[in-house]
Amino acid sequence: MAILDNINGPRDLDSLNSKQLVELCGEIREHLVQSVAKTGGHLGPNLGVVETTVAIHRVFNSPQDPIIFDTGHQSYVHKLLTGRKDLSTLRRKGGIAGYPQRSESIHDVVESSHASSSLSWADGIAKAFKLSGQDDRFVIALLGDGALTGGMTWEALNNITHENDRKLVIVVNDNGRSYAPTIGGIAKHLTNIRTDIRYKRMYRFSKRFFYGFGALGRMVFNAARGAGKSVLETMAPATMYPNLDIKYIGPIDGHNIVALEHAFQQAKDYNSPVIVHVMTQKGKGFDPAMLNDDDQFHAVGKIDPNTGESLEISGGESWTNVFREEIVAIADKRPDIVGITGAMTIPVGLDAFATKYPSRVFDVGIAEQHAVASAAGMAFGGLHPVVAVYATFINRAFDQVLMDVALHNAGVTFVLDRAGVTGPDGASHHGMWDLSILQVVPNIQIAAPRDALRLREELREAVSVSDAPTVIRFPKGVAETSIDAISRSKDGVDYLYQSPAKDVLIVAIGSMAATALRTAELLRAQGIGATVIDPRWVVPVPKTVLDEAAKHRLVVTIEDGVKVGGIGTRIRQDMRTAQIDTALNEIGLPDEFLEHASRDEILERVGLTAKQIAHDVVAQVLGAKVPHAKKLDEITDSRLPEQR
Ligand SMILES: Cc1ncc(C[n+]2csc(CCOP(=O)(O)OP(=O)(O)O)c2C)c(N)n1
Repeated sequence: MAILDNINGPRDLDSLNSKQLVELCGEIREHLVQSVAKTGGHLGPNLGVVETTVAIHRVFNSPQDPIIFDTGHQSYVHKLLTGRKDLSTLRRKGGIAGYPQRSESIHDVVESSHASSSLSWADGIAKAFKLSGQDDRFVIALLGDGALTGGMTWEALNNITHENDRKLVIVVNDNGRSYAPTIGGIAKHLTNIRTDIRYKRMYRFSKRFFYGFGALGRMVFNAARGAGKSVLETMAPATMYPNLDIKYIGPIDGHNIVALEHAFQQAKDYNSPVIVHVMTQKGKGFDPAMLNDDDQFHAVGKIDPNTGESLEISGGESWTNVFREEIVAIADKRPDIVGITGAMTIPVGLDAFATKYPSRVFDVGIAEQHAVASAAGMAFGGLHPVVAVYATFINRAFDQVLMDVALHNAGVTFVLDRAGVTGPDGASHHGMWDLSILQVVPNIQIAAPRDALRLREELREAVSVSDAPTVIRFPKGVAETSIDAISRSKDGVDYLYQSPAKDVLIVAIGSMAATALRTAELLRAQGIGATVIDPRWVVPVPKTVLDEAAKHRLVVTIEDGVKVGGIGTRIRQDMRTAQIDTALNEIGLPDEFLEHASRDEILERVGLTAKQIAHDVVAQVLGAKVPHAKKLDEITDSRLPEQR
């Protein structure tokens, strides 16, 4: 790693010649593969932007010229060049974040991970620079062709092209892919530009070739040219937005460092907003990634750095996979069921459905707002759409859930994968807000399955609702096959645990059922009786939950979501309305941004473990003067069975 060893900041790149730069790019790729193979992370995207990132840092002067990554998963190379070469702690507790992180470096400006916001940021920063007289500063936005499909980029472009006097450089990293190939009209347009340039290159090459054969060669070439020309003429002009007043440079070979630097220098010289269109290959330099058709190693777990084979041990069937199977089984019987995904067909488990019924699954690009509003339209047209997104991304489309789906009584089902604490992706990727924001939507019905069996069951119940939004939310990872119920109430509440003494009612929300059961066991060891119920449908709150609350001395709700405005709070409000005055303790996530670490580490830190919950309950129950409970000073952590 001779050259990379000496790069401790962007200006260390200045003295390198073009041969050394090519060598450096090779070293960076090798380093990325070796490091990310051990930690997991976004390998494919970063292998694709090595030369682009090096060239940006050579031509521009970060942090004087801020660089915004969209999305931030393609910032590993930038991290390497800005003093963060040790990626061994990537995405681990206390280690390097998987996205730009301001606390790590002055070179990280925007903590971007929800796509398509970069151009708005760049527009805002450039406006501020201009107004405050910081005329010498450029703003650079590096965004993927996938990110370009998001509506925010179109809104930002509308503004950026309104005034043409700001130093704003938009670098489009066009690898033709989001996870899968990028879809839509803009993606087709980019393909046309790429094809156009390839045609031109082929034209120049074949002209040289045929002319080499003299007069006969010239004749053959000119005859073939007519046909080729008509193909070319049907293609789009080589500019990205022909009708917008913005300069365009490209397409540039994104693995040719000299060409890139030349293009960025030209962009710099314009002194006005400009798009530099860079063509790259996702996974470049690592065959297993380039040959992987699913996602070109967009994001990997631990892998073999030579073969790319996964080294992750799968402990059972994932929640996603259960959904993947069940939605096909439902679709087999219900021709009105359609699927919608925001550029994540495989990650959200709509791929099997798409393979079997290609015309019934719509990848809309990274466009959650459009996904939801168009779902309302599909419902109006007689379909039952199933919008499958990661829980954190439904934030983007709250208004559409409220005004387009709910207000219009549209039967649309939202399947929220990765709900709750997700772990290594950090603050932006925890699905911790959905329960709070969605429960304010009138008539919405929200289910949180506790296991694989319930996911199948509740999904079927959800798609049978034709006049309101329904939501199924479940976490990342492996699903318990079945956590059996002792009985079920008429309104669908499952009883999971009952002891003779009705001291504490534990309401388990979804995947927190296992924690709730463990808590009940720990309480039993302290002489405290608990009932554990799973409401299954958590909004609206089933009446049985309230009836049971009235029969106990304390209610504890456990949810894997932010506790401000969560399900616990909802139950507390419903209890108050029903004049039930049992004390309630809502256990959930704090309203903080939770930094990257493993899911277990985060749950431990925020106290969402059976041991911690039991400990708190013991203190509370004693406060509530339960006669048969032991005294507080006798009940310490060391007495809890887990620690004995
Ligand atoms: C609002 C939002 N929706 C979905 C995602 C999930 N997501 C992460 S990266 C990605 C694809 C990005 O494609 P592109 O911008 O082309 O970057 P590439 O990885 O191909 O370089 C998607 C859909 C996201 N980050 N933000």
